[in-house]
Amino acid sequence: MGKGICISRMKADNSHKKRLVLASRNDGKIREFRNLFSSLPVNLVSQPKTFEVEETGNTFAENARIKAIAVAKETNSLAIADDSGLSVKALGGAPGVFSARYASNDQARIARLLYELEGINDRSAYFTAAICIASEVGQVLIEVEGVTQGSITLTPAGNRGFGYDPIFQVSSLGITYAEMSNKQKRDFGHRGKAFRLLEASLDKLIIDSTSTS
Ligand code: ITT
Repeated sequence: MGKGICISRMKADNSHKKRLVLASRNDGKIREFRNLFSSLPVNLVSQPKTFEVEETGNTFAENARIKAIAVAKETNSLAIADDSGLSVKALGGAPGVFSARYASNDQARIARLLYELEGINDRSAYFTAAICIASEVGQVLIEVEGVTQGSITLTPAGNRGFGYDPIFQVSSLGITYAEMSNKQKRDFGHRGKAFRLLEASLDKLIIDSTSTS
């Protein structure tokens, strides 16, 4: 089949799909969302690269809401945001909502966390993903939260994924996120769990919006 035909078909397909702007500038998250949405009738598009939202909330849910509303209003589109992070029991829940601000890059964040936990036996931790979908005018439509229990390893293991993946070992599987296949992270990960909670509401939202448009 000629290239031109393929591209025009892809365009036609996207025109039937609901446009959803992904309010994230984290490439790792963006890859996971593309994978999660791959079978849905949704045209997932990136937010404007230069648009920055200050995360002033005290909880994952508040920050997800702040990001989804800001990007929805900025783009006049349905928008989805994810605020996520790692809460470590021995550190009183830190880094928590400050997971992104814990250090300047993934490697430094991992190094700091391993340093803070040196000599500590109880390394239990959990990952949270709060996901929010906001309407074109910034009304909150769907909010969900997924949690995965695990522990912080002594040293990094695995080379897949992003962020804290190499040091977060999932209790039920005994391997780190960075050692998992995409499917395993989707099935056992905090983001996949949150996504499954919103799927039914999202289906309804898409059906309602296409029947009224
Ligand atoms: P956006 O707000 O633009 O989406 P961000 O990186 O600032 O990107 P958050 O505020 O939600 O995202 O911060 C979450 C932090 O936790 C960040 O450092 C991520 O890399 C990390 N993180 C989130 N989900 C993760 C996952 O599935 N695996 C490993 N690290 C993750």
